[in-house]
Amino acid sequence: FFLSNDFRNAMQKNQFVLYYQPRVDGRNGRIVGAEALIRWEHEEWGLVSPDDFISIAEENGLITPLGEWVLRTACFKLKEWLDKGLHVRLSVNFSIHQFLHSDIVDTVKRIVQETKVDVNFLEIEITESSLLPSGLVVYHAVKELRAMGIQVLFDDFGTGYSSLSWLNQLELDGLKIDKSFIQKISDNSTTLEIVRSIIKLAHGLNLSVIAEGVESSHEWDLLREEQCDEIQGYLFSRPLPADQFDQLLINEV
Ligand code: G
Ligand code: G
Ligand code: NA
Repeated sequence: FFLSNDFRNAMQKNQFVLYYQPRVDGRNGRIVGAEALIRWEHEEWGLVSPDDFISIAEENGLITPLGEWVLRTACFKLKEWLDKGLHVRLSVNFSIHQFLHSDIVDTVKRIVQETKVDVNFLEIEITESSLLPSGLVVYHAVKELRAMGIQVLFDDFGTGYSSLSWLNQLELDGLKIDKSFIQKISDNSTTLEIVRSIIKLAHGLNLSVIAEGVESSHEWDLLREEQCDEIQGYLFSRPLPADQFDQLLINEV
C-alpha cells in the first residue's frame, strides 16, 4: 500500500526504530534477554508494524540495507548494556532474503567488528517457513555464524511444514514455540500435549526452548511445569522503546 520511494525516504529520515521485548527465565521470571523488533514511525500513519512492510522490503530488495541497519543498531545497543554490566542476550530477526541476496556472514562479521560487541550475547532468529526453499545456503551460513559464537534460533517453530526435517539437518541453539500454540495451551489439551512434546524433543536435542506470546500466569505455570527455558510475552512486557527497556533492565539489576 505504499511505494518503495516512501521506504527509501524513511531510511534517509531515520524513521525506523527498534523496540525491545524482554525474554525471561522460565523458572523465576528474571530478564535474561530481549528480542529486537523493528517499527516504522511514519509521519502520517503513526507506528507501522513490520508485518506491513517487511515483505515489501523483501520484494524491492531494501531488506538488505534495512537488515544491516537493524543488526548494527541492535549490536550497538547490546554493547551498551554489556558495558554497563547488564549481561543480557539480544536476538535479531533475519529474513531469508538476507541469506539469499547478500553475503550475510560477511555483513555480520563487519558489523561485529564495527560495534565491538561480544558475539556470545548475540542471537539470530530465522523463521522456519523461510528456510524451506533455500536449504544449502542457509545451512552453510548458519554453520559459519555459529562458529563465530553467535547463537541461532529457529523462530515460529511448529507453524511451517518442515520443522522436523530441519531439526534433523541444521545445528541450532534453540527454538521459539509459535504463539499460536501458546494461546491455546490453557484450554486445549491436545495443544498442551504438543507443546510438552516439543519441549521434550528440543531438550533431547540440546536445544533451549523459548515460548512466545505468553499472556497469562496460567500459561506460564503450565510452561514452567514442562521446564520451558524462557518466556516472552505480554505477561511480562510488550515490546518497548529503547529508553523504556533500558529503564526496565536497570531497575531489575
Ligand atoms: O513486533 P511484531 O509482532 O509486530 O512483529 C511482527 C513480525 O515481524 C514478527 O514475525 C517478527 O519476526 C517480524 N520482525 C520484527 N522485526 C524484524 C526485523 O528486524 N527483521 C525481520 N526480517 N523481521 C522482523
Ligand atoms: O517473529 P516473532 O514470531 O518473534 O514475532 C514476535 C511478535 O509477537 C511481535 O510482533 C510481538 O509484538 C508479538 N508479541 C509478543 N508478545 C506477544 C503476546 O504476548 N501476545 C501476542 N498476541 N503477541 C505478542
Ligand atoms: Na522473531
